Amino acid sequence: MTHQIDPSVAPYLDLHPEVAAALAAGQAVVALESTIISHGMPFPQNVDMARGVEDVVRAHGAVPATIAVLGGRLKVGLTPDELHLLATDKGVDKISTRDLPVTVALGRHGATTVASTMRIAALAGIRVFATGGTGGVHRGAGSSMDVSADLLELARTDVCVVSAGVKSILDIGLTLEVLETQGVPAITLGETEFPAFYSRQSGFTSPLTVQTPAEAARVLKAKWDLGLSGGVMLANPVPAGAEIPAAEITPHIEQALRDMDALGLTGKDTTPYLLGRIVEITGGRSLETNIALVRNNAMVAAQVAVAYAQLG
Ligand code: PSU
Ligand code: MN
Repeated sequence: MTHQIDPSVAPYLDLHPEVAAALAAGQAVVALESTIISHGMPFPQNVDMARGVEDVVRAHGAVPATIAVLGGRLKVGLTPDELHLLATDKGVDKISTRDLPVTVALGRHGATTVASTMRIAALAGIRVFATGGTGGVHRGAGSSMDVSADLLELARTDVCVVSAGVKSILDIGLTLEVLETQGVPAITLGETEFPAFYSRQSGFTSPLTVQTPAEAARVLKAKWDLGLSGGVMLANPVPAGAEIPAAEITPHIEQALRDMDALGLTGKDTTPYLLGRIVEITGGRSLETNIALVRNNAMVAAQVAVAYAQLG
């Protein structure tokens, strides 16, 4: 059964023709976010990553749909020029779900976070989405109340997000608690320990585990067939050859958190700052890890999307 675009949404949405054709034919499509391009990595690695990840999705039998808001239009599937603009234009805002109506109404450019990308993917009828890491409960959230909107979106939007887990710039234990409270399955692929983005290990047992992308696809079908609305967090550990072990990255993360506190940064600026600062502190190594894990997530997301499409 193919998804019908809501008539009230259609006037705002630009589906790339290749994405539209794949969706109409019930073929596998993988959504990709754009905050990671505009605010998550430096140029030119960001644009190379964005193109490379689309190629990985294609190589595994699915159609990539990178999502952003450009000139107020919800774009699902981007041209090479649009990817380049997102990678270079300093006027592109980082936009979460709360920002969407303003960016659309005022005709601005926005790079979409996991939360807003999930929402736009769902409007277009896309069920599987690959990213690097998701947002979560920030350390110190007890006083700052900084809990990523990504977690709320996972609670309400029917999209599977494939990530390398939750960075230990966040409070991983509290993030897993919030997911449980909201009924979101946090499932690790092939491991019993939940991964921590740069590292395969976090010290936290994964709430749930599946062994293969095909099993993950069956989980999605069962969830949504049963009317259990909302998303799934599918955690895919960074490949062993690319990881920065927890013992090595932890002091760097703590350094970056101290530097951030000294600058007084809060809110939406924290995640981009911390990612950039960790790249500086590690002399670029964390960027290589980040690129490797995004590509690995794109592969798994394509495999899940293909298996899910076959379930009909
Ligand atoms: N994690 C990364 N790279 C990123 C992000 C997360 O490794 O670029 C981005 C994603 O777009 C995610 C957002 O949705 O940061 C979370 O931001 P916040 O913590 O402000 O919710
Ligand atoms: Mn936040």
